[in-house]
Amino acid sequence: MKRSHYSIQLSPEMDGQRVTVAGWVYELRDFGGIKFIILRDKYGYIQVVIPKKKVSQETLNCFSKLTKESVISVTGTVQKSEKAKNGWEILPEKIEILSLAETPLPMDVSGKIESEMDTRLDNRVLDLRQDKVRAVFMLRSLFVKGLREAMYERDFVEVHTPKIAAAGAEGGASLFPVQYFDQWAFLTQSPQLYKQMLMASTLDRVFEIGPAFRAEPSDTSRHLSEFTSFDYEMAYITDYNDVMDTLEGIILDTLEFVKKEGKPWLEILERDIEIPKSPFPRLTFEEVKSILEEEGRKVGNDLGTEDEKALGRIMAEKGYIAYFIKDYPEEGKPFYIMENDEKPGYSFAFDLDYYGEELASGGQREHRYDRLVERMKKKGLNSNNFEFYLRAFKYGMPPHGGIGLGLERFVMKALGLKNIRDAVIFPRDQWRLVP
Ligand code: AMO
Repeated sequence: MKRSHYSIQLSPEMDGQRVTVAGWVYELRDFGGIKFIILRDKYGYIQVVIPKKKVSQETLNCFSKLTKESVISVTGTVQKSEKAKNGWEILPEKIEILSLAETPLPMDVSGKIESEMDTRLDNRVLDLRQDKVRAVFMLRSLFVKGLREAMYERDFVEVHTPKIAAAGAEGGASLFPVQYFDQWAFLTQSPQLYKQMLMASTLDRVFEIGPAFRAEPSDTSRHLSEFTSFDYEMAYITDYNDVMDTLEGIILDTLEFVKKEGKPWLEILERDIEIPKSPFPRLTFEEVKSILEEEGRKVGNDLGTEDEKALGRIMAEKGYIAYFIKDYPEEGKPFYIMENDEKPGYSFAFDLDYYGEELASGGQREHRYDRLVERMKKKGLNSNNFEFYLRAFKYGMPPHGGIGLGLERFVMKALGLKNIRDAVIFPRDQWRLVP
């Protein structure tokens, strides 16, 4: 390997030890008799000291060729140094240039000059060399790990469902058609149909972390055309409270995990993870409606972005950053949600709102075949198009429920990012198909 140690693995106590470090040239400082290369790797910075009299001519020639952001590998000895920021520096024996960077760079990567979002996204790999940008994605990786561990702990089985599908579950307007040999198919909007079908399979509890596609022309700071959906579905529930209890536990465990494991990255972002007050309040839609109407807001069958924000402010004043909204009118909810027969017109659907924005939605599903077909008709859907799905409900389907949560929204809100594009490396929206 071109590297024996990352910056994080070196210390003043290693004085005299021979190591090989590698990374990108962050800064070149030339004071004549002494020169410095500041090297950046995944975990931090490395000072390479080049005293003219103590290094080879080859090393000096190499230094003069270097440009910022070039890639080098340096073999040398660790030297304890009070003056160096880390308390140690590297005295090189050999510098190998692995890739020379062109000049000028298309954007500043020192974090000193802020670039436009488009410039940053066009040059995303360079953008990621900025500490704060890299920190977000190191943390995002921990969110995924935290979610996954929370699911394994709860005996969920990780599954992967098809992303090319014959039918969509979340409404026709946001479907992306794809040519599939001699027929039309769609990119999946969510794993909804498949995770439900699996409830009839004895796997009982499944989860998936995978891509979901929505042809949403809305140009907002919280919508993407391709996002990462965290979904689970669980069988043999008594009612939707089992699903909410599970979600609350998963959210708390994941945030605790990221708070603990992500400390160095959170320090770079100058942000801490706030652990939401538990138990999360479970407000009914009607309660939310009257709270908002008291504020002079008119609410229809569902909550709009501004309603969510207003409620977020009210709940924050009471000390809650996470809360459920349950018992939505069935009219605004998809066919797969179970209606509440005791409260006609309402359903067993809920949302989890986090910092005044919808983070997840879910509910108890309609598992009774006839009622499900009825609901499809009510929603204007042709049940023949869902024959493959309905078949799973004919031969023993337990009562079940689940949720879908947008990973980017979770990361964005937990880390206080302004735009969802800051929480995905290569975002897809109406205007962006590359890189
Ligand atoms: P829903 O459509 O509410 O529900 O989506 C679930 C969660 O996914 C995220 N999300 C998005 N994130 C970024 N960009 C988008 N365009 C986008 N659309 C949705 C949100 C949202 O709360 N099948 C149901 C879930 C279920 O009942 O299990 C569904 O997809 O965070």
